[in-house]
Amino acid sequence: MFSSVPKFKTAFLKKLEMMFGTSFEESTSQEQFQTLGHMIREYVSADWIQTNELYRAGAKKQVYYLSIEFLLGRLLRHNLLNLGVEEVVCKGLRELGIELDQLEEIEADAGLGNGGLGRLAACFLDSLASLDLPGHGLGIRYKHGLFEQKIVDGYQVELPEQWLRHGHVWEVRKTDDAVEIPFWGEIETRMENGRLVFRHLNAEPIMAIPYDLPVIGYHTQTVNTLRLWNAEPARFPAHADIFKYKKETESVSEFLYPDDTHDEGKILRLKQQYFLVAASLKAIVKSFKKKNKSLLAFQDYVSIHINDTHPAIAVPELMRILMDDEGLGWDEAWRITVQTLSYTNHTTLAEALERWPLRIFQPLLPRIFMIIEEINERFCKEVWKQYPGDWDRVERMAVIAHGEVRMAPLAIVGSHSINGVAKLHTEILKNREMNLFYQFYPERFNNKTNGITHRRWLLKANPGLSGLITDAIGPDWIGEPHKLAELMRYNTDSVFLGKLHEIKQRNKERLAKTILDKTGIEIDTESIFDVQVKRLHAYKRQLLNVLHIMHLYNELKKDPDALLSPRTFIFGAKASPGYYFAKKVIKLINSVADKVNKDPATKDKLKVVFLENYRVSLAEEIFPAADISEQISTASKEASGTGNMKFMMNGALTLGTLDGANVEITERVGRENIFLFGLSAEEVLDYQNNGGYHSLEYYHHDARIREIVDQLVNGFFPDTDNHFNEVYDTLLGHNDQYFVLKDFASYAEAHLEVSRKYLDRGKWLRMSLVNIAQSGYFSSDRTVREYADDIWKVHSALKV
Ligand code: T68
Repeated sequence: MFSSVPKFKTAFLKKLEMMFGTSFEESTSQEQFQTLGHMIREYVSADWIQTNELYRAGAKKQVYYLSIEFLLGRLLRHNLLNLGVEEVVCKGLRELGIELDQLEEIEADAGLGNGGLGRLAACFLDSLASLDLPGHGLGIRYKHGLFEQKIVDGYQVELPEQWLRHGHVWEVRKTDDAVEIPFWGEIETRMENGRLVFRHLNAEPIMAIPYDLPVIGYHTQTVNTLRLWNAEPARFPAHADIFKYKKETESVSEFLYPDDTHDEGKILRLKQQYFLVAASLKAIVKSFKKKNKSLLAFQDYVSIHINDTHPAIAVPELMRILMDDEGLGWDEAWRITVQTLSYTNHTTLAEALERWPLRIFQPLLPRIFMIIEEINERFCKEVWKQYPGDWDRVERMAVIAHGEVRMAPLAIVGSHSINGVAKLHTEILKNREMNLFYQFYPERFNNKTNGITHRRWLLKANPGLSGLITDAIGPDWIGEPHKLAELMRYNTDSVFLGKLHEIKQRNKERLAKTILDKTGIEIDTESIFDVQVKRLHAYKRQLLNVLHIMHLYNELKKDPDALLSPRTFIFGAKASPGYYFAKKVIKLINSVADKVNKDPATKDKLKVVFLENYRVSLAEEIFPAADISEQISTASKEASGTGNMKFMMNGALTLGTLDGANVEITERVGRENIFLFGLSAEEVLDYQNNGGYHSLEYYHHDARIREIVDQLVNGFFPDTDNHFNEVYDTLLGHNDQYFVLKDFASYAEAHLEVSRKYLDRGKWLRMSLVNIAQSGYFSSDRTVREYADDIWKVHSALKV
């Protein structure tokens, strides 16, 4: 049906009529979108079945990626591209009077994630399938993804997100694969035939129904599976309030927790975690047992990855299955569990370390809790054996301590591999945050620097640039992204650089139009597009950015020629609904935008835009249009960052600290092709441990800082009567935990350097080219290959 334009058109019209009982002329865009989606799903079904058969028959090892989040975004264009039928579809639709670009907009983003962690999972799925690796995702089918953000009077307002309103065209409900997950109840322990048997009595079951999505590899026959679990009532209890029961059950997959990096400690969250893990492990074991009777060689055929600690209950759950369901002894079960599981850490922030109070954990998951107690006891004994008398060490490493279950120790103790997500992050884990565990299990720790799928973030998001690249070096870079380095030879080619400039301008014009449509703000496409898009967090320091904008504004008011190049500052950021400070910063950005954009004295030189509801589909429009990528976290706090890689791949220059993967970006492009500033991670950690930083001194000694900090509270923003007191207090009253004032001067200097460099267009374009050429390393294909080779030990199913 996609082999030629006429065939596609015929099939499309027929399908549309069949599905909706309506003529093409009468059909809505939604119906047209659904039609195309169904056609694609049908088209891949043969490959999907074949891939599954191949995996079943091949008896090769498979990897299962357990993640509480998959931030997929839209799939239509991506699927068309990976299938290689984009052109036929685009032409066919056009002949019918439909623009693919517009049809694409119909699709709701699948926003089942908060940010980097969830998007990384989505990028990995694309790389696994594109590399023909047998790897699947397992997650939760939240009815409502991350909230929709509206900005009202400069404040964030959250609305429930409704991605399933028209159904999800890519999913297949698999009722026959449903499983029951028990919560609450008691455990009865009995001796049977000389063996301890555990029975879970009076449990309240929840049914987990899988919805499978095809994960289509790029120009290959491989179609892997992303399985998302939906929570539904198992069976209605006879005498209970059935409405209440139904509501309670369904609440398990109702909402994505809108909290990144903060531990929320809610019972529902723990339910979600066990729901995901128990359902997934049941499905994995069931599929394994179709071919194998005994689970003794499980670890040779199955690898299970724990994405952050959210699925760390996989450790005791796998133990439970191996012992209670399969009858293995502790030691055997433990060996298999550790060899099967691996774990990625995504943060060193203390507030993100998951801990569950025993009073919540024990009644909800009684058998799992018993197993964790045993794991803890055995582990503590081992530590004690190696460090006799070192109570302090045992206490700091324990899985259960101070009335809490600690998920990071659980994940570490139960996995054969623990990795950080960038070189610097892994070093910090090894030498600081997880040092005791590193001393105990040095061989388990390793680094896997993050990556992004260049297919979505370059090929799809920036067709202009990817076309130029292919014209220059041929199409091999798509399969082997490291070949982008061949672009280096165009470094002095002014014709090529001219084209690069034109493409950036076109992307900027497109974004400018979107901004005008959405906000009414007109921006100058000749200005530098300076962009910071990411979750709003104190450590990411959007505050530093906006304070610096206030400074630029002050300068411009004093001297209209103060800015060498006009600037447009673009922000996109959601704040967790309960994160008071983050919401204040959003208000501050909007207040500054209001003031700056309206002032006739500055409005031609300085513009500030806050784009509401930042999400994957909007990101795809922003990255290709950026000149400057703001990666300004307090050094040591951002584990890796992946937005930094998306900007770089699209030719934006990084203005950043030596934090996360910025360090490796610097190694690849060289210091002359990046704008660095601020404290090093070492310096930050040193100040944190030994003191010595006093933000008030910077306030008193730097007149620029004094001016902007005072403006937060002195009526400078007329509409907000001292609305920024708390921001002022974090900077001066609480000694500026994230070193905003400390790094200010160095940041302002780096910005000056940006302005100077931008004046020399040739030089700027050469820097941009180096960034694109060196970005191949940050393809998630490289990352996933490293996971596959070093951790999971999985190989392409196509190769014998
Ligand atoms: C991010 N973490 C890191 N967490 O901050 C970022 N947390 O540096 C890194 O690049 C990225 O992971 C990928 O490794 C997160 O995104 C969360 O979103 C999160 C969600 C729920 C609970 C805790």
